[in-house]
Amino acid sequence: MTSIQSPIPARMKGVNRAEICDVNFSEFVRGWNGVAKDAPGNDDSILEGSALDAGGFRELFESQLVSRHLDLMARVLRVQDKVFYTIGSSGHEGNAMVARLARHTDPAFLHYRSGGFMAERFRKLPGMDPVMDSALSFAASRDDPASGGRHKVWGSRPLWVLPQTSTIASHLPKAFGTAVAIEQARRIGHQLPIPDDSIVVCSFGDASTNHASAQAAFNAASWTAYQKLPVPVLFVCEDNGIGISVKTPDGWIAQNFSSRRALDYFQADGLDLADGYGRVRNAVEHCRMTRRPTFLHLRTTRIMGHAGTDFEIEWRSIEELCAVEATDPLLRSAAIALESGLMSKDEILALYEDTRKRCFAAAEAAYRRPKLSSLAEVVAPLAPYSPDEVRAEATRSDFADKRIAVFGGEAKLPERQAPKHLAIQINQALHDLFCKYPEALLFGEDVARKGGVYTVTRNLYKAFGNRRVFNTLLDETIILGLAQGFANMGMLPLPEIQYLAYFHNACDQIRGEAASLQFFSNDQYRNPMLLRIASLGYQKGFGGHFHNDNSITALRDIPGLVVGCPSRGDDAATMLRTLAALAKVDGRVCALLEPIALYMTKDLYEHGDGGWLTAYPTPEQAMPLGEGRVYLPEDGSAGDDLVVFTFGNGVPMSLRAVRRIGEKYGWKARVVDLRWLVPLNDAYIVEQARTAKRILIVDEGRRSAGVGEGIITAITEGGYGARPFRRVVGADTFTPLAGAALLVIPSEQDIVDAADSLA
Ligand SMILES: Cc1ncc(C[n+]2csc(CCOP(=O)(O)OP(=O)(O)O)c2C)c(N)n1
Ligand SMILES: [Mg+2]
Repeated sequence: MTSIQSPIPARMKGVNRAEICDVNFSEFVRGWNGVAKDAPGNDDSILEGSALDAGGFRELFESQLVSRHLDLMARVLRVQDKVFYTIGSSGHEGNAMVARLARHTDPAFLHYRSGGFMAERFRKLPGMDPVMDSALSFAASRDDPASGGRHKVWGSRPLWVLPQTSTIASHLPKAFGTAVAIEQARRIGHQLPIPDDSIVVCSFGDASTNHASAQAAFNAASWTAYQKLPVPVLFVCEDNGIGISVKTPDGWIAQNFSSRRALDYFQADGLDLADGYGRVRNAVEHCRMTRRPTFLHLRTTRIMGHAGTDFEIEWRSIEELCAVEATDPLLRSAAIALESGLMSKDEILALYEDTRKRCFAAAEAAYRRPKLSSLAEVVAPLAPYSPDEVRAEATRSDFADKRIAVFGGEAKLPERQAPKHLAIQINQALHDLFCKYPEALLFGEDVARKGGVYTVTRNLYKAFGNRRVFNTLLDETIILGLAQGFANMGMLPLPEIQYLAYFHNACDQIRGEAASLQFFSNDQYRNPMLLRIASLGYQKGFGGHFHNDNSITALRDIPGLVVGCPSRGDDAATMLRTLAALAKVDGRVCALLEPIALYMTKDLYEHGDGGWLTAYPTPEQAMPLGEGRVYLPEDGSAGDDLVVFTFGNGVPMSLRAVRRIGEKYGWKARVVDLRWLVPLNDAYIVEQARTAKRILIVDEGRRSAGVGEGIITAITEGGYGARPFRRVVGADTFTPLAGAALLVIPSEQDIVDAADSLA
């Protein structure tokens, strides 16, 4: 590209670089003294050798200007409290080329510097206004079509731009997942909501490529392509050479990405539309045609600082700043317009000022539009719940023939068999879900042929094939990214995480990403899923922290998440049906914590009593969200002398303990299995506490911020905090190996001892 000398007069070497970049543009145009060619026709190449025609250039240039003036407007109106976000796109406007060359139905997961991309994508559908839509988002108006005023995000339902959080690189795993999903749909006969040959566009900055989540996605895409499986994802690295204030080493991106054999590398100058366009087109077409993961290294620059609050003049030399500002892609676009003879100086300046007016007018209008004004409004899209529809869906059983075939005949249906333990019933319930939902997919580590570490998924692979039940690579971030991808494409993902500790390893994909999508898209996008996690302690002979992790806290405060924890097989089956229905009906992100130590448990009181085996519930049965199970005393009395609140492993343990407590003190006790841990059903807890003379809380999780704290809070806020109570809870520690593991979690004796202290 031709280098452009920065025309900054000495008087302008002040603090406000936005003003300087603004003035630079006009002065550059006025001062241009090149030779103009004869104006090209609309379909003629904009400059000799360029793949871009004049009509295309004009639109791209306009999109760049819209993006720039939205940035300039934000800087001005931010200080008047009319706009609430100033991270801009200045220097990155060339990403409009990617938008022009992709389709509006190619799902896009975008970098926050995507003003140019968005302005250009808006052209793809008639009657849409990028300026007003963006202004509403800048102003955090309730009418913002992207997020309903919840964030300044780039997002659009009709344009297939899924809004992203500002957590660097966190969107790459789900972009990869969505690309896999586009291909998987055909293999399982699922109708995609977009054309079959769609690609996924995923953009990010140069510094972001170093993030573990980004590396996970590049690796997973390469791992997949290496096996000759399609992954039509276009990774667009917008390389401005810096991340806030940290420079990316010269040449690092090219060196790191240009020679990976299963990731196809393209380079393009995003500062120069005439030069960059053909190369961007090559990358987009390559990705679409070959269905291979493609890495487009797009040269950009960053002018006006990282955000409005970043006064670069305080930490960079003026010479360096001027040099960066001289690479402003809008100067280059203006030069192209002049050189090609397409626009005169006056036309460019008029377009520049008109666009400024348009952006300011839209911003002022957006400022007067309503804001979110109540908590109820803010959280409305967070956790939609339609109990009647969920119940109807959970108990829908119109797949009788399929299940008879899958289970091998009517006589072999699981409800006709003798009572079984937890692992088998989860397995049978999964078979039923797979019959019910042809779009259901189950994946994770070792889940296919092996059937999981605990055989919970055994034979699913045989029954439903490797397209619906498959092993992933060993990366929980990617497992959860895949889940989001399948969900984005309308499938029902059932990802499995092998152990709870390894959920913590990848938690942000649920905490920051999946669970936030309905909120930040104002419920326009949903990524329903049913996540299964082998969890909790008490395993015999298989010890150590990482296989016995009992921290539930990390799941408890994820807004919108639903978490169930069954203690027995029939509950697991009916809970799975409700979770799947919550996903299908309300788009919810759901998790089932499966207590590993109960998977194979058959007995309750004595060896061989079979007291923890249960009959398989027929498909018309489902467990309502929030409903617990009460175990009354054997004489059928209300059990008010002592009420034990618990879940998971605590249930059979408490049942054994209350027997001993009854023998000792004559107390009639009832045990309440809460079953649903998130959200806790406060009203239900209070109702159980109301008649209790004494209360015990048996919580196998950790003391701090665990479920037990939630139960106590519910009881106290419900007005029964004065009832004598004790909490039996895990210690705030990691779990040691061997027998010592049992020292850190509640035991039957601990429960009896706690009752002693209540006596
Ligand atoms: C996980 C995470 N860590 C840190 C940040 C704070 N942060 C925001 S942008 C940024 C730099 C990103 O640089 P780059 O990827 O090059 O994008 P650019 O802003 O230059 O376009 C950082 C550190 C973040 N948003 N997310
Ligand atoms: Mg950067």
